Amino acid sequence: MKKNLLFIAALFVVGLQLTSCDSSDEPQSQIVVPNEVDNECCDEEETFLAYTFLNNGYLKEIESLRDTIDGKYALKAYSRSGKLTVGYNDVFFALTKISTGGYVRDFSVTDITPLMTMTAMGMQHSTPIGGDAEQYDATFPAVRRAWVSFIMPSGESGYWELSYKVSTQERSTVHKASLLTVDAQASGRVWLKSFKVGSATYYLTLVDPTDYQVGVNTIKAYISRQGSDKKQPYALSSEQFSVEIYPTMPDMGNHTSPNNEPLTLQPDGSYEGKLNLTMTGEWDIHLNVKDSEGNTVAGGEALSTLYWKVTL
Ligand SMILES: [Cu+2]
Repeated sequence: MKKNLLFIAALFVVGLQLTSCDSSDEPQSQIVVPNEVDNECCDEEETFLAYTFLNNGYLKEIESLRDTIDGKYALKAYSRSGKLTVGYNDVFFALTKISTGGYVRDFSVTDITPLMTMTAMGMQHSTPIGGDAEQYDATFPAVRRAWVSFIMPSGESGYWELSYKVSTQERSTVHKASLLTVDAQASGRVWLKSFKVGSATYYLTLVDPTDYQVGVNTIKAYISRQGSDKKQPYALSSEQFSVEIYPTMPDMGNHTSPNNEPLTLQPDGSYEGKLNLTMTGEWDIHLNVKDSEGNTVAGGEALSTLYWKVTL
C-alpha cells in the first residue's frame, strides 16, 4: 500500500521535472547521469527513478548516518521526513560513485545495529530490526531498504546510536555508531507491544499502518525475540505464532467489526492478516497471540489488554 504511494509520489516528481525542464531553479545538476558506460552504476532510467524516489519530498536524509568508502563512494540513508519514531520505521539506503554521482547497483548494508545507552541505569540495549538491507523494488535496483522498530524514544533516559557496514566491489566501511533522534509516537498511535513467554521477551511490531483506509486492510506485523545479549539487534523469532485480532473503537463503546482474519506467518518472515476498519477514528487492535499448538501465550479473547492502536 505504502509502496504504491511512494511510487506515485516518484512519478509525480518525474512529471514535475518533465514539465519544468527549462526552469533554472530546478536542481538539474544533481541528477548526474554518467556519460560513459559504467558497469557499477545503474543506467540512465534507473538512476533517474532512484533519484526521484529518494527525493520525492516524502523521504529525507538522516544525515548522521552518512558515510563514504575509500573516498570513492558515498552512502546516504533516508527515512520518512528524515525522522525516526518509536515503533516501525523504514530506512532506505543508496550508494553513489563520487566521481560521477551515478547510483551504484551492487552494494550491501549489513550489521545494522541500533543501540540505546540508558544513562541513569548504566545499561545498553538494542531493538527489533529486519536484518540486512534488501532491494526494495525492481524499479529502483539501487535502493536498499531495512526496517528498525524502536522500543523507546531518546530523551532524558538515554540516547540511541546506530552502526552498520556498507560494502561494494570488495571494499567496505564500518560506520561507527552515530547519534540518532528517536521521537515518541504521536498520540492515538501504538505500533509496538511486547510479551513474555517464560523468560523470553518478544516484540510485536505493527508495520506502518498510516495508509490504512476505511474497509478491509491487509495488516502486517513482525514478531521479534530479544536475545540473551540485549545489545545485539533483536532478530525475527524462530517460533511460529498466530495472532487473532479484535479491533474496537474505544470512543464508541468498544464496538467491533466483522470479517477480520488472524495474522499468520508468511514465507518472508512477516505476519499478515485482514483488518476491517468500518469507520474513521481511533481503533484498538486487541491481540490474542497463540503458539503453534493453538495455546494462547499472550493477550486473549475480545478486549485483551495487549493491543496496538491506530487512528485513521
Ligand atoms: Cu532504553
